[in-house]
Amino acid sequence: MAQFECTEHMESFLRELPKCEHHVHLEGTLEPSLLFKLAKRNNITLPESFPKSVEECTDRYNRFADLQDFLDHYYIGMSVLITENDFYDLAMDYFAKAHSDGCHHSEVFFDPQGHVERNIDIDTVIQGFHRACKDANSKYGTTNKLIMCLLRHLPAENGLQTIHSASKYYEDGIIHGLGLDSSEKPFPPELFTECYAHIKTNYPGIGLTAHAGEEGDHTFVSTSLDLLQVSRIDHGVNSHQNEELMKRLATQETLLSLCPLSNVKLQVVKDVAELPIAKFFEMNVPFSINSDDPAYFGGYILDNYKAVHTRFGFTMEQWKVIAINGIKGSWCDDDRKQELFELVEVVYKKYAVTIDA
Ligand code: ES4
Ligand code: ZN
Repeated sequence: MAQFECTEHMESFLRELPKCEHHVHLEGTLEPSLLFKLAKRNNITLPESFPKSVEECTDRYNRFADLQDFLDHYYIGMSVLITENDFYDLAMDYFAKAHSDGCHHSEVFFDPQGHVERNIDIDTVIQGFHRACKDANSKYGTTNKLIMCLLRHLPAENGLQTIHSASKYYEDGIIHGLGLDSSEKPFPPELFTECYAHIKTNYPGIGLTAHAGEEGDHTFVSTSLDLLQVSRIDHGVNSHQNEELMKRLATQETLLSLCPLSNVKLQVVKDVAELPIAKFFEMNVPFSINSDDPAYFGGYILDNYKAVHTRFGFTMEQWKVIAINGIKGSWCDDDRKQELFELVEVVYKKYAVTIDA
């Protein structure tokens, strides 16, 4: 269903265009090769039902029935992560790939409850990921922020406890945001009002976001805005179902962190072309393009950009607007934003001029 060509020139432009990623789960960057390596190193026996090789993973990962089917694999996958070095290695592999894709700023999710319930200390998880954020910054010059997600299939009480056990990391600026993920439809946003209120009251500078409108309808998006008071929505594809909501997102400049290849792999749509991306663009609803769980969905950030390009054929000028909206909606400071805006201009001039010449 690719209607537009992604020329070599366009591909280089998209790679060099300074991109920000706002929606990637570090546990979702666990490539099958690393998964099996860590299972061996840590003496973990995977369940009988789990694919037995890299090839079997690739095949099974291509046939997820829905979000829950994927999550069942995702939680088994993360069971191989045991030591601080495992978390560090996982994140460093992602940061290396993001850097080679031209991603300059990453805000990355992690799911502490998925580790704590396996008796891994929350400090092991956060310290491994934080060390990787710092090292990636020194090695690649990228900026990286951690967003702690609560698992919505667990009770809000457990979420609140998790927030308490991560409090020192919020105070020290090691964790920059709060998110909400896992099975959406049975666990609506209002269940987590108290968790979000706790963060907003105690750490007012912390960014708030939530997965909404991936499998849930547009009311999940509105409720996340109204009750959780989030300033960003992860996925949010189903916002297009409601005109009022679309206008609200545009007026409030609420960023939707879209994940096109994820939506195809989890059967939200049959093809990227069906996503309401042109409508978001026309109605000035800001969005970014992200990889979600790249090791499971077969594509990192640049693959997602290219998939969108081949379906929507955006001009370089339109891509520039998308890149700028991603920077605006980021949770980095104004100096860093300024730096990124200027870089976008440099790359745009370099490529747009080549076309005219
Ligand atoms: C997720 Cl795609 C998606 N949706 C909800 N929760 C998630 N956790 C990891 N990937
Ligand atoms: Zn996600």
